[in-house]
Amino acid sequence: MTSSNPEPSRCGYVAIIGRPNVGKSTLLNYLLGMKLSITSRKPQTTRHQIIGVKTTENVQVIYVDTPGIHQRRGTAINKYMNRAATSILNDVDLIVFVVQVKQWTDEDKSIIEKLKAVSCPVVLVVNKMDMLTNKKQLLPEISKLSAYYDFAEIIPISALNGVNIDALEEKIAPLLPENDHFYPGDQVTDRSMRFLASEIIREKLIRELGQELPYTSTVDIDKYDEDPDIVRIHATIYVESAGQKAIIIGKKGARLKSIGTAARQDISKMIDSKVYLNLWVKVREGWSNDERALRGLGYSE
Ligand SMILES: Nc1nc2c(ncn2[C@@H]2O[C@H](COP(=O)(O)OP(=O)(O)OP(=O)(O)O)[C@@H](O)[C@H]2O)c(=O)[nH]1
Ligand SMILES: [Mg+2]
Repeated sequence: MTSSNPEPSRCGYVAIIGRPNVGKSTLLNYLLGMKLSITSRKPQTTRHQIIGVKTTENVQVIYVDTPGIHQRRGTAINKYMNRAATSILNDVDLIVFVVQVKQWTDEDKSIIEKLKAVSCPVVLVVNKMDMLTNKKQLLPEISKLSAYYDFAEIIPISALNGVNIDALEEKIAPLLPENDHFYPGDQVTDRSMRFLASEIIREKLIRELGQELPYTSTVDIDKYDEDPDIVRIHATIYVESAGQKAIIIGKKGARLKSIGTAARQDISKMIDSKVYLNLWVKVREGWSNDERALRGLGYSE
């Protein structure tokens, strides 16, 4: 090949995996330069695979954000989330395994066990470097992590502040296969606006409620009507008890109102249109441990 030859066209799937709360979705959003996947301080925020496509000239990376792989109670929703995260490990061209600096846990170890069965390269991303106060700890930390697996690369980053993400992208590109691009250059995701709207509502719910509400709420879009000048969305928040419903609604409906306002503003920004959002809260006992109810609420592979 002479130097005048253009770089080959590359395209491939890159799974972003790791235990809950290490910053996978924050990383995806930074890579894409937009907020596609919801994030929060609470573990187990992401529940589905989310595809984010990044095309730069001859390289198209199809990132797949995944729910945190965890070892919690085996309810149907927890199992669904682990399946959504691990089912793709053998279908991607590269795995980005995200860990949190100085926080190696049993859940990380269990992921290493799963990685032993995959054949694609694995890049280890050590996130939240901004939390490492003594930078002298970096080298021993990397040398410790490198003993756990034969990683193709180990890259320290801060997804929140965008530190060293360009270095990560430079390492990813050459590890992808030579391929034509699968998606048009301007497509960012394969998820519908309807789905993304439900995720934004769920994010506001999680953020507004902090530790008060366990993972037993979900959002279903009943209606998504697009008019030329306004998008009208009717959504239902499902919870598992009347007590949870009361918490979400708040005093004189104040909390539901503030969840609705925050969600409406974000959805409006995302779709660049005026939005009318109507939120309902309904009790549906046991939905999170009921396979059929889960499928009805959009949790299907
Ligand atoms: N200090 C710091 N915080 C970060 C960084 N990256 C992510 N976070 C925070 O870590 C928390 C979890 O981030 P998420 O992106 O939701 O984590 P996740 O791995 O997608 O979590 P799950 O979807 O629950 O598996 C959020 O509060 C983020 O703001 C970072 O580089 N530095
Ligand atoms: Mg996430």
